[in-house]
Amino acid sequence: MGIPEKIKAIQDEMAKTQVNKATEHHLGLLRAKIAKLKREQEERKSKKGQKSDGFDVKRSGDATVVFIGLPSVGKSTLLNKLTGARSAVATFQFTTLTVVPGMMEYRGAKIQLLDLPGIIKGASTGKGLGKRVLAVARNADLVLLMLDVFQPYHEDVLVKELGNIGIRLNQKPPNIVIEKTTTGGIAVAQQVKLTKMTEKLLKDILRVYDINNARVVIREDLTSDQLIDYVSGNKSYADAITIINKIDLVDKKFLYQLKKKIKSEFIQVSADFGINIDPLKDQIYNKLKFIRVYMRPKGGETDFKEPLIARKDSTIGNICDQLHRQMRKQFRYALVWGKSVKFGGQRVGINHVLQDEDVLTIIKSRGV
Ligand SMILES: Nc1nc2c(ncn2[C@@H]2O[C@H](COP(=O)(O)OP(=O)(O)OP(=O)(O)O)[C@@H](O)[C@H]2O)c(=O)[nH]1
Ligand SMILES: [Mg+2]
Repeated sequence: MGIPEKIKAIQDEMAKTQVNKATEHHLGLLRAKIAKLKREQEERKSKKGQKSDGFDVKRSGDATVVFIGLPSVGKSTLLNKLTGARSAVATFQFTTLTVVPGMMEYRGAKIQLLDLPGIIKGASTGKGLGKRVLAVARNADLVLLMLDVFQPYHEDVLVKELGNIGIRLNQKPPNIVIEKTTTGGIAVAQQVKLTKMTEKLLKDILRVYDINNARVVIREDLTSDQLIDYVSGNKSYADAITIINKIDLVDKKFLYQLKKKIKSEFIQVSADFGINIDPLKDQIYNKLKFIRVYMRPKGGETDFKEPLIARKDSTIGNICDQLHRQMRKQFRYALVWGKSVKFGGQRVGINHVLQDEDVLTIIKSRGV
């Protein structure tokens, strides 16, 4: 039996199995087996050189954001509105056929927005340009799920297609440590108690992945699906914002009803009429979790006009890397004013974590 047949056989068995407490363990294992087979399938394909690369696009700016949506929902119109780019817009479907970048400058941050072709159900298995579109989303810091006001239920399609190629939205990587050992079986330390799967299921899933001896530390109450994600690897995690477009076409009552139909929180806009564009910019900026760092040269004035934009939880070391390739080497210590320190002008080291609107002076060693 080839891999596709094996997958099909397990899927058939899952379809026949009732979902309840008694079958939970069995179904969890079947999901683990399917994930493993799919991984093997992908590995074979990439060996044969059938690797479906994303469109070639160079990341630039402080973060990269992608539009994912079905054809004609208004992705290109919105990109143009947000960035002043000129991506082609038309009434027919599949107008955009490649990736079109635009740059949105907002509160000092340069945010790269990528307009992409529309995807359809089945995109992750190769329908249309689907695979290549989805691959671009893999490298994004934020995904904008874009929906037409008349087709809000398509959100499920988008989440599923992204999920199929290993992109998890609004989730963090599972907090678990698995250290392979040579003997002794699987030892589990539950720093956080598991309530969503049994320890037995956890061990059985690891065995599906040929992990028979290991020390496992549980730091989060994770589900069996999260565990499978972790052991099968190759997953990427991105934040997402759901956008409902074309609200100019409906009335208030319709929008009220819509709230009940969409699972996640969403922002409603009209790309054509420019409704809610600034609140959307705010949301994008906030989701990316930037901080602004004001540089103050030694003995000089702080530059409050052009902050350095960095990601949340950046250390002084990260800022050094942004400034200059040699900066880490030349670094002696730093002085910081702001929320991350107890008093203004505090002396800190390279691993100090900065906060939004900190003022920073870097003192370099002499003669380097
Ligand atoms: N009424 C209304 N029409 C819109 C809005 N935004 C876009 N449209 C229209 O919807 C159609 C499709 O817009 P596009 O921006 O090309 O859609 P797209 O999602 O980029 O489509 P593909 O590139 O084919 O995937 C065009 O006729 C737009 O004028 C909106 O906010 N309101
Ligand atoms: Mg388009």
